[in-house]
Amino acid sequence: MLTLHSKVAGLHFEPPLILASGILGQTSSSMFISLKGGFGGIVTKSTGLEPREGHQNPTMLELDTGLINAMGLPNQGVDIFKEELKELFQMVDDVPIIGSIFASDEEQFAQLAASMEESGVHAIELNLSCPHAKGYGAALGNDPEMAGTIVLNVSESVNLPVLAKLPPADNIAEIALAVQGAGADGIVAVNTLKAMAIDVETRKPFLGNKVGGYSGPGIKPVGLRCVYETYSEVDIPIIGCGGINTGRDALEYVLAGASALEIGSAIYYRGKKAPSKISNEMMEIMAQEGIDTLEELIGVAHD
Ligand code: RRO
Repeated sequence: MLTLHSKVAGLHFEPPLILASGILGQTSSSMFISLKGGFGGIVTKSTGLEPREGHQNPTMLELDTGLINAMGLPNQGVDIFKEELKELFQMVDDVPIIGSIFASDEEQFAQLAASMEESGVHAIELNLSCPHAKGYGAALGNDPEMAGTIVLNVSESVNLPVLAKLPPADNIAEIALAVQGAGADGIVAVNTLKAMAIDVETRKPFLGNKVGGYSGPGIKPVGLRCVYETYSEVDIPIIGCGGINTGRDALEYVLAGASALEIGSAIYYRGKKAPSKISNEMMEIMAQEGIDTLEELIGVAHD
């Protein structure tokens, strides 16, 4: 019988479609609503140690082939965010909730991860990949040595699976190998691509921060390349992310080597039931192809 589930870093996802960080992951009610739409897991909005306002408006723009954002890591700080998580855990107890964190060095990352662990999250996702926040995200994750140092420090400070969310770098496989060596339990590939838009009438960059992160259908080929190259090098599981809008997109990522998928912009394009729609489309294609489990397809494009 056809079933749509997957195990990643000891966590069971059914379906293996996970709300990507940054989309509806900031409050208990928005996370609860996302689960009702059919997600099998959630990654929270990235949280830091202290509250942070984020970048100036405009922070988001729709393009022909995707979205560009420069939110700038706005968040309430981990102490207040833990209250949101407490409320969420009163409403759900059977779905993996992954806490995303960002910090500027390995010590802060370790401190933050330990604080997040107290909230009851089931795993930690390290934001090593936000493309437009000076001193954070990709500024750290593009360097294999720094990425490894952060993973090592976090792994030693928590008893939870640690997932490293990587930037869509040319050398992503090298970064992935470094974080695997440092003890990462899984890789999330990829975050948004550093990009910009210019308004012709005002003759100025559109976003308040000038540069932002490009997501949505246009980045799928880049995300796929990153998963494919990473799968060739590492043994730990990979969660694919980037422009997954349909069940066919999701299966492409699985064939490239992903064991589960994170979904963000599809909520914008297909509504809050996007994960249910994508699951159904995946199962329809799998049924046509005579495939019973996702496992049969993981990495098959490499054979
Ligand atoms: O908050 C953001 O602007 C943001 C983050 Br933390 C990230 O990881 N990726 C992104 O595109 N935007």
